[in-house]
Amino acid sequence: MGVSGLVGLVLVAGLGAHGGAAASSGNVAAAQDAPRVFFVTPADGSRHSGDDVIEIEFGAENYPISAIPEGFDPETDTPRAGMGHYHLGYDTGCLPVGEIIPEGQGWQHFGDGSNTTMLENAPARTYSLTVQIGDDEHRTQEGLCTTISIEVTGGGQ
Ligand SMILES: [Cu+2]
Repeated sequence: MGVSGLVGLVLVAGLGAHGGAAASSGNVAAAQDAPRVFFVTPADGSRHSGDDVIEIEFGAENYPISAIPEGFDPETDTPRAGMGHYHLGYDTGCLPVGEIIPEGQGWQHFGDGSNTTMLENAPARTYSLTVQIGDDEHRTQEGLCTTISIEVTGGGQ
């Protein structure tokens, strides 16, 4: 009698703890934990004079940005999981997940872990700017790409 009473008490305590955890907003936490990458500046759809220096800054949430380790050799070394660096694509759009981001072809790598650059003397037209995260071997990652569009006007000439 004493033993079964004790088991019952433990079970109730266990259920109580589990119920408490479920009652907290698990879905909201999951959404907040989703990794994402974005432009801090410029704003999507913004207009700029061709005379201006256009500052570009990237940001990421729930995904660590890290410089490629010194001496990393994609032939022999394994890229670190769950971290990467920024890439800026001019008029490229997002590459499919799992592809290696090329050198050139409109892509600029930020393998030193930096998150800013500038656009100067840009000819007047509309630009599509893409920020996409790639790992140590520049391989694109799920859900980590954003494209915006900005317009550069003729400036003061
Ligand atoms: Cu890269």
